[in-house]
Amino acid sequence: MDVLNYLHKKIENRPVHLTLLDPEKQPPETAAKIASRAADGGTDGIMIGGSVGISQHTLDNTAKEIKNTTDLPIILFPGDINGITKHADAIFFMSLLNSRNPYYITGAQALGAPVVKKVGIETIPMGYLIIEPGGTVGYIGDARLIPRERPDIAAAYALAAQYMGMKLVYLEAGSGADKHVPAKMIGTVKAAVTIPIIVGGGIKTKEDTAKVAASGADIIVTGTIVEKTDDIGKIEGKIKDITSVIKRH
Ligand code: 1GP
Repeated sequence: MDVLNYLHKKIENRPVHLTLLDPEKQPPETAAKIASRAADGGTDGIMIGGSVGISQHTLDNTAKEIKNTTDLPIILFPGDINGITKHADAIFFMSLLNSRNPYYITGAQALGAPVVKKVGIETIPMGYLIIEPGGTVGYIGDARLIPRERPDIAAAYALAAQYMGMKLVYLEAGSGADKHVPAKMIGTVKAAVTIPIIVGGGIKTKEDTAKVAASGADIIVTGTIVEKTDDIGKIEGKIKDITSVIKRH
């Protein structure tokens, strides 16, 4: 499966929705059930990743179980070099452009590249930008958080990502953020670049989703809404709520 092409094709018609699962937050069998319910709710793909305590064994099993239950593309969203498994279809080969620590800009990438080559999965070059409040990933990634009221700075970084050849740019507010990336910032970035924009972090409701889609997001990521449920039966409805309002404006 050519995952980037799959995303591009979908984006031509409407923004895409991806469901993010942290392999350490539930057993692999549960992750597979969540992915399958999310697929029923209309999500377009599954991202697997997390910032803290990823074990290779759990990651392998999580990707394998998900692959057995759904045909949706599985894309790795690594927080470090331990975020790689052969059981995924692709990896967001990402650089945390606004980190203070070169490890997160090019260091982990160099250490991980031979492993990615060995497992032979598709690589999707992606610029990753962390916006206030930034959450755990902002702390771990030592990000110089982009202020919410400075869309021009986000746009400058996004344009740099495009000029460096990255195929996507991700605006991240941090998993579980109390507020998603501001609409004005998404719009400013959209006007500045031609590569697709991914937006994630703190998108919890239909209203949040509609706003983010209307502002110009091409790919919308939600994670916490499927984690914070004690009843897997509710996941399809939660994702349907989100995907039903994703349209171009
Ligand atoms: C985090 O952008 C993703 O990396 C998803 O965020 O968990 O807040 O949905 P949420």
